Amino acid sequence: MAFALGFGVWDLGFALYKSRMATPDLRYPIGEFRLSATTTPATRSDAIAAIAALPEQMRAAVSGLSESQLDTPYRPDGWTVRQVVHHVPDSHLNAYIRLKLAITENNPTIKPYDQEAFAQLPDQRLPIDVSLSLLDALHARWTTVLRALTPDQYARPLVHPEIGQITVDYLVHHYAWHSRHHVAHITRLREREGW
Ligand code: NI
Repeated sequence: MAFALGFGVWDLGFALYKSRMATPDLRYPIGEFRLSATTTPATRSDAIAAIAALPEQMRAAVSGLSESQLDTPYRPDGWTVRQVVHHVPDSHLNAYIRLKLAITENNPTIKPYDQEAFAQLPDQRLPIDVSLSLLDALHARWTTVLRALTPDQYARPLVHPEIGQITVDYLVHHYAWHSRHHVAHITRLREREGW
């Protein structure tokens, strides 16, 4: 009986897994962010490499898109490609300042922002080259600080009012995920549309 029940639960889990595979969640093309229980020098250097690669990867992801393609939502009811490109430096400017606060202050509380409201501001309709250039400059400075972090600095605490107590390690791994996440919104749209 216990065996039959166990098998039934496994079967249901597999059915859910299959249905999720059949209808991928377009919001999370690489899955949602989870900080691994064990972060290591290898996961940190992989994360910093992902952040360093983002400006070039974003440029490649949007290469050759027309104005009307840039103004296409990456999913129904989602941001347009242009809004995604402008959102990433909005987010990463905050990330850069959060990192600097965490390594220069004692357990600072950082400031969340309303990303949906930011995405409606007039600068979100600028040509994407403006944000691609901003990413080049920002990531050059950000990765300079990231690459010099010491093991002690990865453990430095900060408070995100919506998440709670986190560390620099969380920031580094989160923004690596965030870089890949938004590039995938655009590359998956291009795959689906055959662009
Ligand atoms: Ni984002």
